[in-house]
Amino acid sequence: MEISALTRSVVKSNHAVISPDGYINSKVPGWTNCTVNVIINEQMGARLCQTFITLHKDGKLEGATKASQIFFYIVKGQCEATVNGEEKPLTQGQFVYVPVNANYLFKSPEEGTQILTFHKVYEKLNGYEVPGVLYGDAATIAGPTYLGDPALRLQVLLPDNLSFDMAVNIFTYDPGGHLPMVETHIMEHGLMYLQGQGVYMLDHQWYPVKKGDSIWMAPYCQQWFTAMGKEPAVYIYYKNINRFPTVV
Ligand code: UGY
Ligand code: MN
Repeated sequence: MEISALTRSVVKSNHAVISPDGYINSKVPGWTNCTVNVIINEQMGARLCQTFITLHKDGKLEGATKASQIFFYIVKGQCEATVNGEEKPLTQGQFVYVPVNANYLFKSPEEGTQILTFHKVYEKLNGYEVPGVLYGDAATIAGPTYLGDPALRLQVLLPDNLSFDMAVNIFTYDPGGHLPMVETHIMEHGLMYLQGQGVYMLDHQWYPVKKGDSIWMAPYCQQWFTAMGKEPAVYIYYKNINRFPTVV
């Protein structure tokens, strides 16, 4: 028997690695016949929320956004989504961005459908429209090489304009591919591994990570990753953007 006092998860003041072995489910009003894990949240000092939902048959996610926008991504399976009356079937790799002050309903899932969400309080910018509902499919989004390295590919899922204050990207690393530098930046990240494995350096500590793991990186948490193994490592990640500098 495995000793149950071991885990790869850590929670520190400026980063966390959360592996599924420590999940304890939460109830979210309006989200029924599903298991919900709140992986990243302001309780840990973050300014985003990241949840992971597994829907059972007849599962439903029903709600209305207020101050926070929500990005929903189908990790596995399929369901029907309706956002502000706009209905679409969603399957693995597809997503919908739900802006503030909108209604949403996800229903008729295949048993075991997995959905990842990123939530952020929306900061409006004077002179720019609040974004509308946006459906998309990662399979149709180009993945150009990152900073000229063919071992790294970056897909940008949301439009690159100043109406948006968050980005969601998918980063693919071939085995042996690695970030070209240790990143040190004001933007915060939440991420989840969709495939593969590797080693993440967070604030000069080293963590083995793999499919299903999530990471939170606070602003200025130093970060570097290298992919290992026989298949590419892929993670989807959140980043707050377009609302700097500060008033100082
Ligand atoms: O967009 C980013 O900051 C990205 N390169 N960071 C990361 O993957 N840790
Ligand atoms: Mn980064």
